Amino acid sequence: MDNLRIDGARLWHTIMETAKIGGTPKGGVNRQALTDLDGQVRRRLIAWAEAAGCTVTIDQVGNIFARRPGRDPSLPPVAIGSHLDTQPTGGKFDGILGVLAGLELIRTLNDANYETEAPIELINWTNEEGARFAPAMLASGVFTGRFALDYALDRADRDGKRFGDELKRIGFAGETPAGDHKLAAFFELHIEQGPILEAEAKTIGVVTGVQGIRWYHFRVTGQDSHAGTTPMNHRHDAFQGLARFAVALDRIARDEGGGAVATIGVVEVQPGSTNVVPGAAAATIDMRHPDDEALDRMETAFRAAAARIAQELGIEISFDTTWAAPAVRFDNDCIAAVRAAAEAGGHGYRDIVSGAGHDAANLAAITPTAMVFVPCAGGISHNEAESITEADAAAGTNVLLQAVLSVANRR
Ligand code: HGY
Ligand code: MN
Ligand code: MN
Repeated sequence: MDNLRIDGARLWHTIMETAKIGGTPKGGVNRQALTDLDGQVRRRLIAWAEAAGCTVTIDQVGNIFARRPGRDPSLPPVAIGSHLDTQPTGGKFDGILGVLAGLELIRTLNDANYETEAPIELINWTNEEGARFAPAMLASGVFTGRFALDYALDRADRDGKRFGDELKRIGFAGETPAGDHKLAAFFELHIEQGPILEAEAKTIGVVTGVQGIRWYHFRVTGQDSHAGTTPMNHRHDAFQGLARFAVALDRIARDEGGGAVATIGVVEVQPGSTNVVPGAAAATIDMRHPDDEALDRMETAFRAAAARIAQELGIEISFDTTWAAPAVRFDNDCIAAVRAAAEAGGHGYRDIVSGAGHDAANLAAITPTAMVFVPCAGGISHNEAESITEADAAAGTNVLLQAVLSVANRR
């Protein structure tokens, strides 16, 4: 292992500078994909990367690639990175740590005049969160062939704005075909976004894979009617249908166990008047489990529950699957490189499967991939209170550095 160490204070300063772009009064960050703020932070990253001697290219879905040359330019780059877009009530670190740790890794190699055999490529993936444009991990999905380019460009946000138009508007509709080049490997540093590492006082998570994720949009159709004159047994109340379904879905996840989770995060009720029994409702489902067969069981169960509820209330409930990402196992050599780096760094570590989705889950389909986790306070994320320590950010970045060097120096 090289005895290189990153500059933790410089990394922390860079993270805090970046957090000002879209910073919220509660200390979080609201910098949703393809907003002006996303454009601003992208330009800041490019300026930093070019100042660090990188050559920058942008692909057709706005993914940013900042390449640091290696001794042998014919070798495919070892890639590092994550995402700069955030949830509406996001934190300072989700995704951002991985991108800025990659920048710090490059700055550290420059300070040491250290030349790797293979190039190093820092990547910012567009629209990882999926908060504005569903599904999540959209642009890394185009790069890895999971989604077609036109499918991505035609995605629209709740105001009907097209992904492709917004990409052009902020100036990041690149020429480079998405997925145009091979990567030797991909490593992503990320906060755990859950409570396990902190609870076990471990600094490093050696991430072995990502659980399966399914998103659905569902509609409930009943009948608008007068809240005062319609007897309870004459109603076709769409909100009651949604509410009973929500309780049933929660029970299905708890009964499945084994890490099963299910969330209804967006709800709309029409017509939205105090004295009208709602005739229409719509909502989203995010359902996850480490085992795809368990997700199949949960889907069968919630469809049966919806049929029963529809019968009871004389309403209709229909589902669209808007995203289905299978459970992913990362590359054993890359996992071993992360584990060896954690060990060499003297950090407490444990293997862990990611509960959150990440671009690395897409990259694993086309190149050897692994992730490094660091703890976040209380396991809180997708919340403005998200926080990590400067020491853990440095530890995670040093582990990332050593894992990357062990691959980038292979001849
Ligand atoms: O949804 C996820 O798991 C990721 O944080 N976008
Ligand atoms: Mn993330
Ligand atoms: Mn996230």
